[in-house]
Amino acid sequence: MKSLIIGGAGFVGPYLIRHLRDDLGQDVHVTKMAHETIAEQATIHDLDILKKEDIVALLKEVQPDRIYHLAAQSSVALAWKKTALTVEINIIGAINVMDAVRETVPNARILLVGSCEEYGHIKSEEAHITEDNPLRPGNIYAATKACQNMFGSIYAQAYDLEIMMTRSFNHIGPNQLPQFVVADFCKQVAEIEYMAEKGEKDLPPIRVGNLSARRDFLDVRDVVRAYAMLIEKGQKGETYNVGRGMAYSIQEILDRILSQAKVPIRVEKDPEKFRPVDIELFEADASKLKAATGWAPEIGLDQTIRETVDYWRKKVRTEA
Ligand code: A2R
Repeated sequence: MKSLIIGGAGFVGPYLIRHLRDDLGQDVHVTKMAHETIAEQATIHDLDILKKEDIVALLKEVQPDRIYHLAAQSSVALAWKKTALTVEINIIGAINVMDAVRETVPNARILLVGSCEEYGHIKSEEAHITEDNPLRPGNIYAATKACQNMFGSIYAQAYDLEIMMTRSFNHIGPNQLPQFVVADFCKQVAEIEYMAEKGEKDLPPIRVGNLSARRDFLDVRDVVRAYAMLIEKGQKGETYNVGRGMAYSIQEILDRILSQAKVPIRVEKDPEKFRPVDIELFEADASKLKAATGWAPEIGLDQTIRETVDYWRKKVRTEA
């Protein structure tokens, strides 16, 4: 089985490479942008998805059976500032991938990775969100992913392509950028611990944003297992929530992280960390994914938090 991961140099890519290669024994090809690096063992190609002819050439050369489309401008904050670029990468880029597949490897199975952000403004009676919930995107990134999803479903029907789509809820783990809340808190804890170890008396507080927001957090390793199962067993043109099915408040996440800290840490609210449009609750109904694939999460929240804090402890030391 030959798999191609498009956009594999980000957070999720290396986990997906390892799962496909080591757990499933697949021949893994992966693309990255020219300026990026990938430390994993795999066949690595440079690709910009805005250049459709380059995608065509790559697919002709690689002839993949499975294609995971991860490439995106995935920052909600940057999408407000670089709206046209985000639309280009997340919508035109995905269309380029699907058109290139149509022309070259029409029998390949494709997974388009989307986001729970597509659901946007959730009403209280919609708390446990199913895939047929109305989409009310609340930011630019969300709107582009909702659009990708619509094009994916149209292409699957109109051109008889084996396209499956996800709406992935928050995924966490070591190596995530500190723009995301769990990585941010774990990094701050590691930095404060390190200052205490160095003998600093006046330790800073951990700075936090909105603690009441509730999110469905899943370990990135559970996420990539779901992707690999969905690409095999998902139904063409269908969308699947990928989430734990249980939301935790950011306050609870913070408490769990602080309970692992080696020194007492004060908490301080930071207005800079409050997002302009914040949605209170995101919780996946993952029953469609579970019914289609038999997938279930295997890694508990505390394990992910422990490993993420440990990752930052090492990183803070190496970079000091
Ligand atoms: O923006 P960069 O330089 O970090 O590169 C990102 C890459 N990418 C592209 N690849 C090919 N052609 C482009 N025009 C292009 N623009 C950006 O896609 C990055 O290496 C990768 C996406 O990785 P992350 O942003 O780290 O996303 P993550 O967390 O791995 O999530 C994977 C998927 C994305 O579609 C998210 O929107 C979704 O899951 O949640």
